[in-house]
Amino acid sequence: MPAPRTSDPSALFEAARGGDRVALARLLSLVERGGDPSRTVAGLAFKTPGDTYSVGITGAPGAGKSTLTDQLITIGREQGVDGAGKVAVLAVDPSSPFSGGAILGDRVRMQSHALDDGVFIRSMATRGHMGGLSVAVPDAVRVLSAVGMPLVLVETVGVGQQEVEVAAATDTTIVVVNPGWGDAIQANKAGLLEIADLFVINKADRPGTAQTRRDLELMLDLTELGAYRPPIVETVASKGEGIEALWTAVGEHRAHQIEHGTLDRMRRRRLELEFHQIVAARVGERIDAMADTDHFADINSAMVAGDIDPYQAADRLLAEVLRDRPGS
Ligand SMILES: Nc1nc2c(ncn2[C@@H]2O[C@H](COP(=O)(O)OP(=O)(O)OP(=O)(O)O)[C@@H](O)[C@H]2O)c(=O)[nH]1
Ligand SMILES: [Mg+2]
Repeated sequence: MPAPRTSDPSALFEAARGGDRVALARLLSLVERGGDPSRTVAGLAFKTPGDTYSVGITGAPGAGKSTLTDQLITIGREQGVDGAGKVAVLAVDPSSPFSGGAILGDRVRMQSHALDDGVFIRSMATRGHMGGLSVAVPDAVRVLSAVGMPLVLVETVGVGQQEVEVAAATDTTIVVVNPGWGDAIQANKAGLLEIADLFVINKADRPGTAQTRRDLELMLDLTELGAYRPPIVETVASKGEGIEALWTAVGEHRAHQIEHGTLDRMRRRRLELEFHQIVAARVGERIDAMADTDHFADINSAMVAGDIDPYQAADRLLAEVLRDRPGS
C-alpha cells in the first residue's frame, strides 16, 4: 500500500500502522517539526500504546555508539526483548537544526541493515521551537511504539544537558566510554554517571581498559546506589565482541526493573517530567511572545528604575502571562 499523498496526520498514522514505512517517516518529520500537526500525531500515538522497550546509547563523540547500535540492531533482530522482532533506531543529532532525515556517518555505519524490512532507522534533529528534543524524542518513541516496534534504540551524543535528558528518557540507558586516562571522569562530569543503567567500555582492544574499569568502579563506589549496581561490559564493537554480554546485561536490567516494579514507576516519572517540560516550554514561549510588548517594557523600566526588584518584576510578568489564557 503506497503512502497516502497527504500530510494528514490521521491518514499517515493509519498507513504507518499498516506497515507503510514512508508514512512512518513522514509522521516522524511532523513530530520533529513541532506545531499543531505534531500535537495531533502525539495525541494519536498516546492513545495507541504499544509494547515497546527503549534502550538509549549515549557517550562522547566518536565513542563508537553507532557501531554499537549497529551490532545491537543485529542481536535485537535475532533475540529481541521478548523474542525476535522489528527494531527501530532514532539517531539524535543535537547539532544540526534540520536533519533532513540523515546523519551520513550514522547511516553508513548502520548500512548493513539497509535492506532489512524489519529495521527502521531515522535521524532526528532539534526542533525549531522550545522543548526541542526532550519533547520530540519521547513523542517519536511513542509513534514507533504505536506502529508496533517492540524495540527502539536511541543514539544520542552525551554532551549538553538536553542530550543527557534525552538519553535518560529510555528504559535502559547505556553509557559508552573508551579506554584511556580520564574518559570515565569526563563522562561523570557530563552527568552521564547518574543516568547510566549500564556502562560499556568500547574499544576494549585499546590499552587502558582495566584502568577505565577501575575508575568506573570507584565512581560507582562513591555513588549512592539502590538495589541495582550498573554493570560494566567491555566491547569491541567494530569486531562484534562483547555484544552478547551487553545484550544479556540489558535483559538483566529490564528483568530487575520488572521484578522490583520500577519499570512502570520510572515510565510514569518520565511522563510527569515530559508534562513539566511541556508546561515550561509553553510558558517560556508566551513570555518570549510578550517580550516585545509595552507591558513588558513597563515592568522592565520599573525594575531598572529601582521601583521593583527582579522577583517582583517576574511576578508581574507571570501574572500577566497566566491571565492571558490560550484560546481566550
Ligand atoms: N579500535 C576500535 N575502533 C572502534 C570500535 N568501535 C568503533 N570504532 C571506530 O570508532 C570510530 C567512531 O565510531 P562511531 O560508531 O561512528 O562512533 P559514534 O560514537 O557513533 O560517533 P558520533 O556519532 O560521531 O558521536 C569509527 O571509526 C569506528 O570504526 C572498537 O571497538 N575498537
Ligand atoms: Mg554516531
